[in-house]
Amino acid sequence: MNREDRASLARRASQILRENDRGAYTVPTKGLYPFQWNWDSCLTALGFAAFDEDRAWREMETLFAHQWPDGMVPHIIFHQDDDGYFPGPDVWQTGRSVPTSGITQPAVAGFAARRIFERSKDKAASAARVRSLVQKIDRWHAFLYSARDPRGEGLVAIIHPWESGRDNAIDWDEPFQRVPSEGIAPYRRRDVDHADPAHRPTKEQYDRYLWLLEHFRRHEWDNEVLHDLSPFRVVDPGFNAILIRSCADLAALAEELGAKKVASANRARAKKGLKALERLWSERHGQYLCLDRTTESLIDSPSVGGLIAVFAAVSEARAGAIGARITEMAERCCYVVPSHDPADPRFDAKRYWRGPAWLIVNYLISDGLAAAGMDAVAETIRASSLQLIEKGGFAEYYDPLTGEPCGGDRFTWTAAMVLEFLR
Ligand code: 9WN
Repeated sequence: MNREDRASLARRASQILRENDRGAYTVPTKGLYPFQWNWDSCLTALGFAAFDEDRAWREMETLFAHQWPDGMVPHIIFHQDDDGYFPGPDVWQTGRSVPTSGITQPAVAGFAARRIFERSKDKAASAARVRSLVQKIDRWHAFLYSARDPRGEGLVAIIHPWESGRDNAIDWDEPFQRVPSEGIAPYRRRDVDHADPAHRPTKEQYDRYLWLLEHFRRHEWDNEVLHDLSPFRVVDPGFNAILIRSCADLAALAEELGAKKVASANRARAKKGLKALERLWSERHGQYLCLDRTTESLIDSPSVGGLIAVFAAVSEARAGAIGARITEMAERCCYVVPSHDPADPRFDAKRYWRGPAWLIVNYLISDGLAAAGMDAVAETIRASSLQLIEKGGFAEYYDPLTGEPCGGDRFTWTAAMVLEFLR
């Protein structure tokens, strides 16, 4: 790609961020997702930082203004009424003054804050803003390691598939069999009004998403009890690696700002988490797998969750194996990284998190591989990502076999990742 093409791509990406900007937060895309989402916002902040640092900090500040008293940062903030999305605030009923959902999402804020701060052109102004964010991110990390790892194993569990950010991954099929679907209130989905139903999660999955939601609601969103009361408790290597990386990055950032306590607490969390991650390694698959905490067994599902693990500072051997898995998959599909191994008969090229490639995932994996010194694979992922954009525009996700754009269009975090890949 020549300089002109790069500049034009960057312009188109910034334009999407501006289009989806609602002043103090961005929506992931018009129509399908009309509110603020947690990890979308943190990754979007990286995109804003490329041309408007103030707006980047504001994106994260808005998200953290809605942190719960127990430290949880919710996965959706319903800033405005909009009945184009289901389930809305009337279903969640979390009792917050500005309504929010009652579950969380991958904790990528620590990583994003450090990266934006490192690149900041006005360090003094940024330091003043990031200081209070650092304390809030630390409280979120503390929440996760207490509420979602009540026995102090060093690995946190998600209690709802939406928390992983990979809603209908094949990883959840087995544990989902234990989640009932009887007795839920009748409902009408809205996602299928905006996106092809054949590319979205199934009705059986939505029934269970809602059963869990209603179960947690009956327990008044009390995070002291939800982990143990949830029939769905899964340790996702991707979710944990993102948290471990954010802990390590928050520690470094806090150190620089002189917040010694936050620095040492997060260094310790990262160290313990990294060690515990080993339990999820599968020699047979050459990657990490999810662990079902209710049965204590690994889930036989080679998904991208186990490759995102390289976003944390795993050993050279583990990073090498993950790099090799991706190189080998790149030979089998046209575009990397598929969200599930195409060699598995359960792979579904267009169905959301059961096969398609996502730019945010590509970014996390390539960043981890580059940090581990595996520049060639990181570059393969970067090149593949930019090809997908040039061919299909800024979609929510892509068929990794054909490059066909799928899901929502003019997608905010996809655009933000393009700005990152173009740096
Ligand atoms: C549920 C906003 C979000 C992303 C998730 C993605 C999808 C929501 C949905 O959209 O999830 O949170 O309704 O499908 O799976 O990763 O944060 O872009």
